[in-house]
Amino acid sequence: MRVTHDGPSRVAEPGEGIGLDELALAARNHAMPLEALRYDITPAGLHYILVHYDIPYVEPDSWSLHVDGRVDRPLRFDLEALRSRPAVSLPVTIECAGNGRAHLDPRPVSQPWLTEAVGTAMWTGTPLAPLLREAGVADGAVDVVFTGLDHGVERGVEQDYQRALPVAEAMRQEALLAYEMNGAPLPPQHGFPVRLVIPGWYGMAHVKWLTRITVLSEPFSGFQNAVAYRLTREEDDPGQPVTRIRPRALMVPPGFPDFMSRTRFVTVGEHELTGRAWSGQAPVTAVEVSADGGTTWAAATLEAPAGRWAWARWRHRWTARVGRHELVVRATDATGDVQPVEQAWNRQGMANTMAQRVGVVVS
Ligand SMILES: Nc1nc2c(c(=O)[nH]1)N[C@H]1C(S)=C(S)[C@@H](COP(=O)(O)O)O[C@H]1N2
Ligand SMILES: [Mo]
Repeated sequence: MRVTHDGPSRVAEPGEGIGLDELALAARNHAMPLEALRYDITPAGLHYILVHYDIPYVEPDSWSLHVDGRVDRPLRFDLEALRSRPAVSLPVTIECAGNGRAHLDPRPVSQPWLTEAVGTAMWTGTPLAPLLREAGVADGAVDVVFTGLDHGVERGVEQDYQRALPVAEAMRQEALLAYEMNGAPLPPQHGFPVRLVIPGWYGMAHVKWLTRITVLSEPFSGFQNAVAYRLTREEDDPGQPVTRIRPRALMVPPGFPDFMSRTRFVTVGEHELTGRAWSGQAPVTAVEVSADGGTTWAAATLEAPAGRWAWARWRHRWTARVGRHELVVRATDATGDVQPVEQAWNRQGMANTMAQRVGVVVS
């Protein structure tokens, strides 16, 4: 077996192109085509996908969910039992924390996302908090660990996919154990039969193929919390954890594309530019559009989202004049966080919200 890299994450050499290892990941894990920003709820097949290892094959009859660790009463549910509990449906926008990574220079070597690793689904499931209360979370509990059925090795560390949340996040009323996506059972690639949905957080926290929930009285030190999903600049810097989704706006590229360059061709005159904006930190307060590469900006109109955790539609009228233009869009949320036009680099390419640019030829 050739282990490509144990130890720290790798950053591409200057001028180094995307490798076959990155292509292999990109071919398995697809983004949401930007034209799908038109849908309030992303059709399941257009929603982005990110799977670290293999999609597990799960027989629903033999699946069960265990709740254990620092609880008064460990619990076990089969799918029937989980589905017979009170159900809630929530529209939730989920974005991969690595979205935008392939635009960074130097490029962090990993899943090479451009800017489309996002989707908004209607998730149906049972709230997590009442189930944790039934189990009785012990005093002094700190973290809740969610374990998936998928298993692999990452930077030399063999592991089940596991992510932890602080107890207060796990107890939020919007945290769901979801068994339906857009009104149908979860597709295999999105976590069949049950996944966690924790609105507002980047994708890595929404553990798929969930089989175990473990309450800990000390901070979880597993790979996906302690090593991956950190904001770091240096190899040996533990950095800060990646948590909530920072604001981002994306545009449906106008006109029609060139097959290879994806440059857009647009006719001269009035056009409506449209897209979506979201933030898991606080509501989006502004979307701005630039038609000159980010020199001047105009405010777009924002519509109300389908729910607090779903993206909001924005619209902007643009008068296209003959020539080449670069359209840029950026969002701001109520914390004052605004998307940068230049890159804010970190070595894993996490939570990088550099604004989208769309090259347009008007004729
Ligand atoms: N068990 C498990 N859960 C997982 C993952 C995984 O590899 N295994 N990937 C995570 C990451 S990094 C993201 S971005 C989201 C993607 O969810 P989606 O494929 O349903 O869009 O799932 C998260 N949950
Ligand atoms: Mo992700």
